Amino acid sequence: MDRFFPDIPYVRYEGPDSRNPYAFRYYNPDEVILGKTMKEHLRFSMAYWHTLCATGTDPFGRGTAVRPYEAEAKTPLELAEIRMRAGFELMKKLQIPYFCFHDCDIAPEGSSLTEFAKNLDIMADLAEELMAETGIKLLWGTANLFSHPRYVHGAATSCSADVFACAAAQVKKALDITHRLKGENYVFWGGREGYETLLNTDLALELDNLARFLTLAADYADKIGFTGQLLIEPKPKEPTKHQYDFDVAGVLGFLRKYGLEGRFKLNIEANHATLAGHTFQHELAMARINNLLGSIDANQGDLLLGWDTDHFPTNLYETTLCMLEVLKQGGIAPGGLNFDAKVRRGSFAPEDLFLAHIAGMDSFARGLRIAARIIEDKALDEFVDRRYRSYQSGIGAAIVKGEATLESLAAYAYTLDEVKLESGRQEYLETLINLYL
Ligand code: XUL
Ligand code: CO
Repeated sequence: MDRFFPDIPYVRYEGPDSRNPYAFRYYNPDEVILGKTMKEHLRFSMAYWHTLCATGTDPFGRGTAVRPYEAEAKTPLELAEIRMRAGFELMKKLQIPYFCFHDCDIAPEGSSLTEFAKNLDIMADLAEELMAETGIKLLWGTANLFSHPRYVHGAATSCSADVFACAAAQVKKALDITHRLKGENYVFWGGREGYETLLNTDLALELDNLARFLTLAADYADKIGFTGQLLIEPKPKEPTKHQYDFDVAGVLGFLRKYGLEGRFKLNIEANHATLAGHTFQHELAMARINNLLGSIDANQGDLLLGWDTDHFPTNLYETTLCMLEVLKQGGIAPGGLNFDAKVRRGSFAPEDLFLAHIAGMDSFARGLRIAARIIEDKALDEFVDRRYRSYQSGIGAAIVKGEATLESLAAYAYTLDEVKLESGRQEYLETLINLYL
């Protein structure tokens, strides 16, 4: 497998002292940490769209990406085939065990839904072949319900019932292919499910329709025997001003209202969390405590920019806090860490795709190592347990057990001469984390 990236070697673990740019310094796939290999903990995945399809365009300029192998292609199907083969070479060389795709990433859309479906079958055949050859697996599939012009007013929340039906056809096909390729999850990111102005929007109908759509999709997944996890990916803005799946709390309320809790979990993306005004850790923790943490889109935003920049993750503080949440949950499987991240427009060379993934993988591997030490030392847990010890006995235990009434609490409060409080020690705890970094 040296056809598309002939100058790039197979990337191996060489340890922290290595200065070889094509080596892992922290990601050692078979090393065991807290009872599991790093490969099992991290479940890395390549995002097909950013890595194989993106060209580096932005609103001010054309694509910059240099992908010499694409020149061989004479038709859209040939281009799709070359990209897929290149993708498997890249994943193999980087030891990435999973990938994720949108329907239109892997196959040309052609001029009709019928042609698109045919192309998807052709490309699924090739994917199946390459997966068998390499052992690389599908983390999740999804349908792109936002790029085609018919989705200008949304897909499941479009004002047009015909568009709702086209979106359903796309999801049906994407679910069929994900099932065929033994995908371990299926993702619904809202795309254009949201609105720009209430002056032209029937908010109640759009939300009911979104729930109807998700119910139909979940029913179909059951019908075909797809046992993978169904995931909703919250995002607060972009492309629409008001996205319906704003954040974990918003999606949780939606799932509860429409009786969908238990059928869907969440795919939490770092950059979406910060756009919602939360930290990545907050969104992970909110999902975890509500039994909704299903998978992760591993990237990072730019604090100075207010949109979804999808940088490769290199911030160790963030990867550490993320892995703390993953470890607290007992792992992320059947989800994984999908690099929904793109190289910067200036990083246009083919080798940048490798260097960027190495940066992301090593940053999460190091985050895992640090988080494991924090957990082993019980460095934070003991502090937090102690901080809430007033709920373990006396009046606190009565509150937690539901034995207290407003009257019993008032009677108790009147007996208190003074309330004793302790410092939250935030700066001390931040220093403690720094000691592990
Ligand atoms: C968009 C985004 C998507 C989803 C899949 O911001 O994150 O790529 O992950 O549709
Ligand atoms: Co994403």
